Amino acid sequence: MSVRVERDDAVAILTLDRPDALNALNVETLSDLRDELRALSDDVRAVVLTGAGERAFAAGADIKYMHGLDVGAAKEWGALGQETTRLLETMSRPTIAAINGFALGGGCELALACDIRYASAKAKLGQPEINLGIIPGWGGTQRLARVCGIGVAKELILTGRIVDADEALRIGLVNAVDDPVLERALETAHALAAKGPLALVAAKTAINRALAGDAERNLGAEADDFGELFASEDAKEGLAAFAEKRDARFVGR
Ligand code: CO8
Repeated sequence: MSVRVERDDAVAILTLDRPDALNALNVETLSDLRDELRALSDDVRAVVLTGAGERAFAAGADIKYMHGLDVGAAKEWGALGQETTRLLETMSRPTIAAINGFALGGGCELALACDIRYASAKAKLGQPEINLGIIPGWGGTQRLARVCGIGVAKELILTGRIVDADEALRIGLVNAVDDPVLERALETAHALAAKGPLALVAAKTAINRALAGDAERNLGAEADDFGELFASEDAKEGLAAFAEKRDARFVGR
Protein backbone atom coordinates (compact mmCIF):
# COMPACT_ATOMS: atom_id res chain seq x y z
CA MET A 1 0.00 0.00 0.00
CA SER A 2 1.25 3.48 -0.79
CA VAL A 3 -0.82 5.00 2.02
CA ARG A 4 -0.12 3.88 5.58
CA VAL A 5 -2.99 4.00 8.05
CA GLU A 6 -2.37 4.09 11.80
CA ARG A 7 -4.64 4.71 14.75
CA ASP A 8 -3.96 6.87 17.78
CA ASP A 9 -7.14 6.29 19.83
CA ALA A 10 -9.95 8.00 17.93
CA VAL A 11 -7.58 9.68 15.46
CA ALA A 12 -6.62 8.07 12.14
CA ILE A 13 -3.21 9.05 10.74
CA LEU A 14 -2.92 8.59 6.97
CA THR A 15 0.64 8.79 5.63
CA LEU A 16 1.39 9.15 1.92
CA ASP A 17 4.17 6.63 1.59
CA ARG A 18 6.36 7.04 -1.51
CA PRO A 19 9.31 8.82 0.06
CA ASP A 20 11.70 7.99 -2.82
CA ALA A 21 9.48 10.08 -5.10
CA LEU A 22 8.84 12.74 -2.42
CA ASN A 23 5.38 11.15 -2.01
CA ALA A 24 4.35 12.21 -5.51
CA LEU A 25 0.80 11.07 -6.19
CA ASN A 26 0.36 8.37 -8.79
CA VAL A 27 -2.87 6.48 -9.52
CA GLU A 28 -2.13 3.86 -6.86
CA THR A 29 -1.39 6.41 -4.12
CA LEU A 30 -4.34 8.63 -4.88
CA SER A 31 -6.76 5.68 -5.21
CA ASP A 32 -5.43 4.22 -1.95
CA LEU A 33 -5.95 7.55 -0.21
CA ARG A 34 -9.52 7.83 -1.50
CA ASP A 35 -10.29 4.23 -0.54
CA GLU A 36 -8.77 4.54 2.95
CA LEU A 37 -10.74 7.73 3.60
CA ARG A 38 -13.93 5.94 2.55
CA ALA A 39 -13.12 2.87 4.67
CA LEU A 40 -12.45 4.64 7.99
CA SER A 41 -14.30 2.93 10.80
CA ASP A 42 -17.15 4.66 12.59
CA ASP A 43 -15.14 5.25 15.76
CA VAL A 44 -12.61 7.49 13.95
CA ARG A 45 -13.33 11.05 15.12
CA ALA A 46 -10.55 13.00 13.34
CA VAL A 47 -8.11 12.44 10.47
CA VAL A 48 -4.50 13.60 10.12
CA LEU A 49 -2.86 13.49 6.68
CA THR A 50 0.94 13.61 6.38
CA GLY A 51 3.85 12.42 4.24
CA ALA A 52 6.47 9.73 4.86
CA GLY A 53 10.13 10.65 5.24
CA GLU A 54 11.85 13.88 6.16
CA ARG A 55 11.39 15.88 2.98
CA ALA A 56 7.85 15.95 1.67
CA PHE A 57 4.16 16.00 2.41
CA ALA A 58 3.66 15.42 -1.35
CA ALA A 59 5.67 17.00 -4.18
CA GLY A 60 2.62 16.92 -6.45
CA ALA A 61 0.94 14.67 -8.93
CA ASP A 62 3.40 12.21 -10.48
CA ILE A 63 4.86 14.11 -13.40
CA LYS A 64 6.35 10.99 -14.98
CA TYR A 65 2.89 9.38 -15.06
CA MET A 66 1.22 12.51 -16.44
CA HIS A 67 3.79 12.79 -19.24
CA GLY A 68 2.01 10.13 -21.31
CA LEU A 69 -1.63 11.10 -20.75
CA ASP A 70 -4.07 12.02 -23.52
CA VAL A 71 -7.04 14.34 -22.92
CA GLY A 72 -9.42 11.57 -21.85
CA ALA A 73 -6.95 10.03 -19.40
CA ALA A 74 -6.01 13.48 -18.04
CA LYS A 75 -9.70 14.21 -17.37
CA GLU A 76 -10.07 10.90 -15.52
CA TRP A 77 -6.93 11.70 -13.53
CA GLY A 78 -8.37 15.11 -12.70
CA ALA A 79 -11.65 13.53 -11.61
CA LEU A 80 -9.88 11.10 -9.25
CA GLY A 81 -8.05 14.00 -7.58
CA GLN A 82 -11.24 16.05 -7.37
CA GLU A 83 -13.08 13.12 -5.80
CA THR A 84 -10.35 12.64 -3.20
CA THR A 85 -10.01 16.32 -2.30
CA ARG A 86 -13.79 16.69 -2.07
CA LEU A 87 -13.86 13.74 0.30
CA LEU A 88 -11.31 15.39 2.60
CA GLU A 89 -13.27 18.63 2.46
CA THR A 90 -16.75 17.23 3.06
CA MET A 91 -16.29 14.04 5.11
CA SER A 92 -17.97 13.97 8.48
CA ARG A 93 -14.71 14.04 10.50
CA PRO A 94 -12.37 17.03 10.67
CA THR A 95 -9.25 16.63 8.52
CA ILE A 96 -5.86 18.11 9.39
CA ALA A 97 -2.82 18.32 7.11
CA ALA A 98 0.55 17.95 8.86
CA ILE A 99 2.77 19.47 6.16
CA ASN A 100 6.18 18.05 6.90
CA GLY A 101 8.04 19.30 3.81
CA PHE A 102 7.21 20.00 0.16
CA ALA A 103 3.49 20.44 -0.54
CA LEU A 104 3.50 21.29 -4.22
CA GLY A 105 0.89 21.08 -6.96
CA GLY A 106 -1.47 18.22 -6.09
CA GLY A 107 0.19 17.99 -2.66
CA CYS A 108 -0.78 21.58 -1.89
CA GLU A 109 -4.26 20.83 -3.25
CA LEU A 110 -4.69 17.90 -0.84
CA ALA A 111 -3.62 20.16 2.03
CA LEU A 112 -6.01 22.90 0.87
CA ALA A 113 -8.88 20.43 0.98
CA CYS A 114 -8.20 19.65 4.65
CA ASP A 115 -10.02 21.65 7.30
CA ILE A 116 -6.83 22.73 9.10
CA ARG A 117 -3.21 22.99 7.90
CA TYR A 118 -0.09 22.96 10.07
CA ALA A 119 3.37 23.30 8.56
CA SER A 120 6.86 22.39 9.68
CA ALA A 121 9.30 25.33 9.54
CA LYS A 122 11.00 23.57 6.63
CA ALA A 123 7.79 23.20 4.58
CA LYS A 124 7.54 24.68 1.10
CA LEU A 125 4.17 25.15 -0.55
CA GLY A 126 2.95 26.19 -3.95
CA GLN A 127 1.15 25.50 -7.19
CA PRO A 128 3.99 25.27 -9.76
CA GLU A 129 1.85 23.59 -12.46
CA ILE A 130 2.18 26.61 -14.75
CA ASN A 131 5.85 25.70 -15.22
CA LEU A 132 4.74 22.37 -16.70
CA GLY A 133 2.27 24.02 -19.07
CA ILE A 134 -0.75 22.89 -17.04
CA ILE A 135 -2.91 24.26 -14.21
CA PRO A 136 -3.94 22.97 -10.78
CA GLY A 137 -6.64 20.40 -11.50
CA TRP A 138 -7.63 19.05 -8.10
CA GLY A 139 -9.39 22.15 -6.79
CA GLY A 140 -6.38 24.43 -6.32
CA THR A 141 -7.73 27.36 -8.35
CA GLN A 142 -10.87 27.46 -6.23
CA ARG A 143 -9.60 26.51 -2.79
CA LEU A 144 -6.44 28.65 -2.83
CA ALA A 145 -8.61 31.64 -3.78
CA ARG A 146 -11.05 30.83 -0.99
CA VAL A 147 -8.39 30.21 1.65
CA CYS A 148 -5.98 33.07 0.79
CA GLY A 149 -8.00 35.44 -1.43
CA ILE A 150 -8.07 35.90 -5.20
CA GLY A 151 -5.02 38.20 -5.29
CA VAL A 152 -2.76 35.69 -3.58
CA ALA A 153 -4.16 32.79 -5.61
CA LYS A 154 -3.57 34.57 -8.91
CA GLU A 155 -0.02 35.50 -8.00
CA LEU A 156 0.94 32.04 -6.81
CA ILE A 157 -0.82 30.08 -9.56
CA LEU A 158 0.16 32.36 -12.46
CA THR A 159 3.81 32.62 -11.42
CA GLY A 160 4.18 29.14 -9.90
CA ARG A 161 6.16 30.74 -7.06
CA ILE A 162 6.88 28.49 -4.06
CA VAL A 163 6.47 29.98 -0.57
CA ASP A 164 8.24 29.00 2.64
CA ALA A 165 6.43 28.23 5.88
CA ASP A 166 6.65 31.78 7.27
CA GLU A 167 5.11 33.27 4.15
CA ALA A 168 2.48 30.53 4.07
CA LEU A 169 1.49 31.55 7.59
CA ARG A 170 1.45 35.24 6.69
CA ILE A 171 -0.86 34.72 3.70
CA GLY A 172 -3.16 32.39 5.64
CA LEU A 173 -2.26 29.27 3.67
CA VAL A 174 -1.44 27.45 6.91
CA ASN A 175 -2.92 27.88 10.37
CA ALA A 176 0.38 27.57 12.25
CA VAL A 177 4.05 26.72 11.82
CA ASP A 178 5.19 24.27 14.48
CA ASP A 179 7.62 21.39 14.95
CA PRO A 180 7.29 18.49 15.27
CA VAL A 181 4.36 19.19 12.99
CA LEU A 182 2.76 15.77 13.40
CA GLU A 183 2.61 16.28 17.16
CA ARG A 184 0.90 19.63 16.70
CA ALA A 185 -1.62 18.06 14.31
CA LEU A 186 -2.31 15.19 16.69
CA GLU A 187 -2.80 17.55 19.62
CA THR A 188 -5.54 19.38 17.70
CA ALA A 189 -6.97 16.13 16.32
CA HIS A 190 -7.39 14.72 19.85
CA ALA A 191 -8.97 17.96 21.02
CA LEU A 192 -11.46 17.72 18.13
CA ALA A 193 -12.06 14.01 18.76
CA ALA A 194 -13.33 14.90 22.23
CA LYS A 195 -15.97 17.28 20.88
CA GLY A 196 -19.47 16.36 19.83
CA PRO A 197 -19.26 14.78 16.35
CA LEU A 198 -22.73 16.01 15.34
CA ALA A 199 -21.85 19.59 16.18
CA LEU A 200 -18.47 19.25 14.42
CA VAL A 201 -20.00 18.03 11.18
CA ALA A 202 -22.74 20.67 11.34
CA ALA A 203 -20.12 23.40 11.83
CA LYS A 204 -17.85 22.03 9.06
CA THR A 205 -20.75 21.77 6.61
CA ALA A 206 -21.99 25.28 7.41
CA ILE A 207 -18.50 26.79 7.04
CA ASN A 208 -18.00 24.98 3.72
CA ARG A 209 -21.03 26.90 2.43
CA ALA A 210 -19.52 30.24 3.45
CA LEU A 211 -18.02 31.22 0.12
CA ALA A 212 -20.49 29.41 -2.12
CA GLY A 213 -24.08 30.00 -3.07
CA ASP A 214 -26.42 32.50 -1.56
CA ALA A 215 -25.51 34.10 1.79
CA GLU A 216 -29.16 34.47 2.88
CA ARG A 217 -29.85 30.81 2.20
CA ASN A 218 -26.62 29.79 3.94
CA LEU A 219 -27.60 31.78 7.03
CA GLY A 220 -31.00 30.08 7.00
CA ALA A 221 -29.32 26.66 6.75
CA GLU A 222 -27.06 27.54 9.69
CA ALA A 223 -30.07 28.53 11.78
CA ASP A 224 -31.84 25.28 10.85
CA ASP A 225 -28.80 23.15 11.69
CA PHE A 226 -28.39 25.01 14.98
CA GLY A 227 -31.98 24.22 15.92
CA GLU A 228 -31.79 20.57 14.84
CA LEU A 229 -28.80 19.97 17.10
CA PHE A 230 -31.06 20.56 20.12
CA ALA A 231 -32.64 17.16 19.42
CA SER A 232 -29.27 15.45 20.04
CA GLU A 233 -28.10 13.83 23.25
CA ASP A 234 -24.79 15.61 22.72
CA ALA A 235 -26.32 19.07 22.88
CA LYS A 236 -28.22 18.18 26.04
CA GLU A 237 -25.03 16.73 27.52
CA GLY A 238 -22.84 19.70 26.52
CA LEU A 239 -25.25 22.29 27.91
CA ALA A 240 -25.84 20.29 31.10
CA ALA A 241 -22.12 19.70 31.67
CA PHE A 242 -21.44 23.43 31.62
CA ALA A 243 -24.14 24.08 34.21
CA GLU A 244 -22.83 21.20 36.36
CA LYS A 245 -19.21 22.44 36.04
CA ARG A 246 -17.87 19.18 34.57
CA ASP A 247 -16.39 17.98 31.25
CA ALA A 248 -18.96 16.88 28.67
CA ARG A 249 -18.92 13.30 27.39
CA PHE A 250 -20.15 13.27 23.81
CA VAL A 251 -21.48 10.08 22.20
CA GLY A 252 -22.33 11.17 18.66
CA ARG A 253 -26.11 10.94 19.02
N1 CO8 B 1 6.39 13.55 -9.80
C1 CO8 B 1 7.22 12.48 -9.96
N2 CO8 B 1 8.39 12.37 -9.34
C2 CO8 B 1 8.76 13.36 -8.50
C3 CO8 B 1 7.96 14.49 -8.27
C4 CO8 B 1 6.72 14.56 -8.96
N3 CO8 B 1 5.85 15.58 -8.78
N4 CO8 B 1 8.60 15.30 -7.42
C5 CO8 B 1 9.77 14.69 -7.11
N5 CO8 B 1 9.86 13.53 -7.75
C6 CO8 B 1 10.95 12.55 -7.70
C7 CO8 B 1 12.14 12.99 -8.54
O1 CO8 B 1 11.94 12.67 -9.88
C8 CO8 B 1 13.25 12.21 -7.89
O2 CO8 B 1 13.19 10.88 -8.34
P1 CO8 B 1 14.49 10.17 -9.00
O3 CO8 B 1 15.46 10.15 -7.86
O4 CO8 B 1 13.99 8.84 -9.40
O5 CO8 B 1 14.91 11.06 -10.11
C9 CO8 B 1 12.87 12.20 -6.42
O6 CO8 B 1 11.48 12.48 -6.39
C10 CO8 B 1 13.60 13.28 -5.61
O7 CO8 B 1 13.34 14.53 -6.23
P2 CO8 B 1 14.52 15.52 -6.71
O8 CO8 B 1 15.76 14.76 -7.02
O9 CO8 B 1 13.97 16.40 -7.78
O10 CO8 B 1 14.74 16.33 -5.35
P3 CO8 B 1 15.25 17.84 -5.23
O11 CO8 B 1 15.53 18.06 -3.78
O12 CO8 B 1 16.33 18.12 -6.20
O13 CO8 B 1 13.99 18.75 -5.67
C11 CO8 B 1 11.67 19.38 -5.73
C12 CO8 B 1 12.80 18.70 -4.93
C13 CO8 B 1 11.97 20.89 -5.85
C14 CO8 B 1 10.36 19.18 -4.98
C15 CO8 B 1 11.60 18.76 -7.15
O14 CO8 B 1 11.54 17.34 -7.00
C16 CO8 B 1 10.42 19.20 -7.96
O15 CO8 B 1 10.42 20.29 -8.49
N6 CO8 B 1 9.38 18.33 -8.08
C17 CO8 B 1 8.22 18.61 -8.87
C18 CO8 B 1 7.32 19.62 -8.19
C19 CO8 B 1 6.10 19.94 -9.05
O16 CO8 B 1 6.22 20.52 -10.11
N7 CO8 B 1 4.92 19.54 -8.58
C20 CO8 B 1 3.69 19.75 -9.28
C21 CO8 B 1 3.37 18.60 -10.18
S1 CO8 B 1 1.96 18.89 -11.21
C22 CO8 B 1 0.65 18.59 -10.19
O17 CO8 B 1 0.79 18.29 -9.03
C23 CO8 B 1 -0.69 18.71 -10.81
C24 CO8 B 1 -1.82 18.34 -9.82
C25 CO8 B 1 -3.15 18.41 -10.53
C26 CO8 B 1 -3.30 17.33 -11.57
C27 CO8 B 1 -4.57 17.47 -12.33
C28 CO8 B 1 -4.61 16.50 -13.48
C29 CO8 B 1 -5.75 16.76 -14.42
